[in-house]
Amino acid sequence: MAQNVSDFLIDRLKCWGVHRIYGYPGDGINGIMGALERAEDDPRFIQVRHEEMASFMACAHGKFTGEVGVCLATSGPGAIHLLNGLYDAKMDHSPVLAIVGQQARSALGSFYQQEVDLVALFKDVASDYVLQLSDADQVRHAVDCAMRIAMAKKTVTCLIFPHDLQEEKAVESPARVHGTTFSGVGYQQPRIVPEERDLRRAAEILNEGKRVAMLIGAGTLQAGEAVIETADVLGAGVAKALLGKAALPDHLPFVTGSIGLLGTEPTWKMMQDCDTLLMVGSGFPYSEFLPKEGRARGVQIDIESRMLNLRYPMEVALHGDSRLTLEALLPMLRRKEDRSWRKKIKEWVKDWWEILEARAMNSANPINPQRVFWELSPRIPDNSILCADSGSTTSWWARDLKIRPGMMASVSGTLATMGSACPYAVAAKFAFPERSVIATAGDGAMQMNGNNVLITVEKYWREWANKQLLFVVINNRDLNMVTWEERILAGDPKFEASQTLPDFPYAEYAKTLGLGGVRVERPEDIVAAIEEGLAADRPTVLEFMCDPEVPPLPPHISLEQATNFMKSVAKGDKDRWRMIKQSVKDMVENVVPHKEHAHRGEE
Ligand SMILES: Cc1ncc(C[n+]2csc(CCOP(=O)(O)OP(=O)(O)O)c2C)c(N)n1
Ligand SMILES: [Mg+2]
Repeated sequence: MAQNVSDFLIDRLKCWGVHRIYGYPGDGINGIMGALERAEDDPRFIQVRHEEMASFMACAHGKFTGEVGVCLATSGPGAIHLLNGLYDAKMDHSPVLAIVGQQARSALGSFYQQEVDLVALFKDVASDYVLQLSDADQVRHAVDCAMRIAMAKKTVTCLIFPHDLQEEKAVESPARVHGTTFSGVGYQQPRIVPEERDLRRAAEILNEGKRVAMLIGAGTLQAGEAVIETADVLGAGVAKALLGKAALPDHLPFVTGSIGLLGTEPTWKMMQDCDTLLMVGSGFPYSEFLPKEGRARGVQIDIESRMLNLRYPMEVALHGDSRLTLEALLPMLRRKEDRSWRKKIKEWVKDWWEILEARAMNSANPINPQRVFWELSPRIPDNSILCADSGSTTSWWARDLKIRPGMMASVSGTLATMGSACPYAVAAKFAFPERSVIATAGDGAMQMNGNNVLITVEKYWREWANKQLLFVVINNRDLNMVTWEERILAGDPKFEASQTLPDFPYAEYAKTLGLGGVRVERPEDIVAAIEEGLAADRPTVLEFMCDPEVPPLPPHISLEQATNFMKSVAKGDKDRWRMIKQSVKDMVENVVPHKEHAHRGEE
């Protein structure tokens, strides 16, 4: 039976199905901590090293389970630390509730220690619902609103509890007087399907198209079958925005893979040559990778009305659930009898996989990071959950890892923040302890967050039924993605002071924590290390000493970019000669027959 406000808060969260809370203590939430202690592990409190990790974990919980992820932090500094993970959740539409403490109501407004205007601080990230409670009567409807809104809008909500309120007597049912409200628990997702007349207009455009390209995103993660059927009927190829990577497996011959700076060549060609674009459940931001305005007719499906008709002028923009809308559309579509467009796409895709293999097998100094991902891909256990970080590693993750049916995969897609892969991996393990989890991260991301997350892993790994948890670290002693952006986009040489990272023994460090660790310095040892990591009886860091001069080339390099690149070299980039050689090697793979290169690694 609930006793004080905090006990009631915890009880109410349980009514909403919350069984795990990621957080870090502080005297601003002592009342809530007391209630969690009394709740005897349901919900379970998971202790992190830094509040940002708690918000990343809550975000990943939301992404992988569809449930609301919950994080908890103290007033002032703890609350501030949550922000990055909360923005990650908001921008990728993951449902998250943040609960934070606040100074006592009696002290507010007195420039008190750790007194931060938390309503203002969270007003943007939790714009749909942020409330600083001032009365025990509010707790019931505050929790009900925060949970329902997070679920229904797939967004971030925030409750701020002054700490004197936390220990007040709970009010489970307010007095029946003017000025009180009586809320309830629960939310049921509606079916959102467009009007038939609009579906017919969309079908007409798609039926008239001769070369249809599909772009799918996170909104299609539950709509794989419907996407496959639609693409089949339309004779279309399908490109996947990063957050939609797990929506379709990569062995399908018409799946062109990723799009954008870390995209693939078949996607680029398909977007250039198509006459009709069908975009489903994707907010992919870079319009320059879509067809040129006017070159293709457009149809879009999205559940978020504000994402409609935003990146490309669509003739019909359908507001609806991806799966239901595609299913409603399918009977209106005519199967394209001319399959030549699809045949062409399949050829591009087949060629591209060969190019990727050849690029992966190119020698580098010492290890070509592409090869790490290429060798990892077929060895990833079935049903694994893949967590990527932000950096050049995201390009290899996007291009070289082949998703298989049953896998899940995510990354900080829209915020593109560094330091998310390792906390995501921990949340994946807690949510699905029977599944394997593979995090891939750069050395910068490890230094920023990953190394600390390993301490959390050491604290909890023994309780996970499946011990397979790999941290694949690409150690290139460089903030490589940005180094290449400086070179290619700005035409500047590498700025040593900002780009070069101090070395750190990631695998050794994992071992000192009691985890597994393997450091790989030669390409011929990559496979054995991956196998060792997968066979280990505990989570393992696989550290690959990689070459920072392997360019994460965009699928096409524009003349302007190539000119900038040459300028940066001319300006005296210290690594210029090796860099040029490596870029040329990768570019060559696009123009020569690949088979001759398949064994280049053994040269
Ligand atoms: C929190 C944050 N800070 C800075 C950036 C800008 N940024 C994007 S990628 C990157 C480099 C990442 O380096 P690393 O993790 O070593 O991966 P690499 O690119 O070397 O593979 C940086 C600094 C960012 N995205 N997020
Ligand atoms: Mg790096």
